[in-house]
Amino acid sequence: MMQLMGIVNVTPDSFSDGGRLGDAAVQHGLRLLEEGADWLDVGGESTRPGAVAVSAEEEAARVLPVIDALRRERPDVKLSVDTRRASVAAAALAAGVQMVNDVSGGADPEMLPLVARSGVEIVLMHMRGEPTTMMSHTGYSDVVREVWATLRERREAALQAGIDESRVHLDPGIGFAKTTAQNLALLHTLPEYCAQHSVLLGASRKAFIGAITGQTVAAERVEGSLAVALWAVTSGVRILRVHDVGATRRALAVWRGIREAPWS
Ligand code: HH2
Repeated sequence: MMQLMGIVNVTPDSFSDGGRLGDAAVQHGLRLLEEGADWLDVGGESTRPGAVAVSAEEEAARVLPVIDALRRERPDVKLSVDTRRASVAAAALAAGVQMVNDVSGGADPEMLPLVARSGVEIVLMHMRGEPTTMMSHTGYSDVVREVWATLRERREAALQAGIDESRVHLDPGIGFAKTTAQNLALLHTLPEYCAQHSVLLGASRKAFIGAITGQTVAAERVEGSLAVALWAVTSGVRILRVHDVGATRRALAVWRGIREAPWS
């Protein structure tokens, strides 16, 4: 069954109570675990289109206390750190995370060797440019082929660095340097690629959903996110990264009830 990864963003724009950012993030993570998250993905850098960069020190200072507290509260929790920086990943690994979620696909030259030494899992995501500039890099002649060709190269680099293939997950990077039509093409063709690779998908509340439904407020895009979740599980996605863990769990329970119903 597809695993759910709950999103724990430790960024000032994700929680309104400023000074108590870390506490709010921990409470949020614990709630997502109660709702049935298999993983928690803790991130301290916003990668939304146009987001402003933070320093490595600031990023580490945001995520480490949250990772420590979640591990203390729930020693058996499976944690992922959402970072493009090997220095942040190294600190998070020392604090006990079992996965590095790298939206740059291992661009930091230290990242793949670090993950190889640590023996943890890695998500290699496809993107182009930087979060600030990525939406000016949407020119592809065949988006599906190009994205997966790049991901295969990154996977090869990970294996060359000594990461075991069973620990590598590939992610087409929905919304990262892609138009709505390109995101839909990548989703449409997922079954073919899920048959070949372990795929992680993040589409929760993203802008392409709003482009279809007309919803400008991200937090309101729950139904559209659930539609993607059902498409993802049918396609064979291994791990789905979501904000709305409880709602996604319930939708998947109905899907599974139908799929596994005895008949005739
Ligand atoms: N999307 C976001 C962040 N990290 N990681 C993976 N592997 N795949 C994704 O699609 C992905 C990701 C952006 O989403 P969100 O959490 O809504 O925003 P933020 O940039 O604040 O983390």
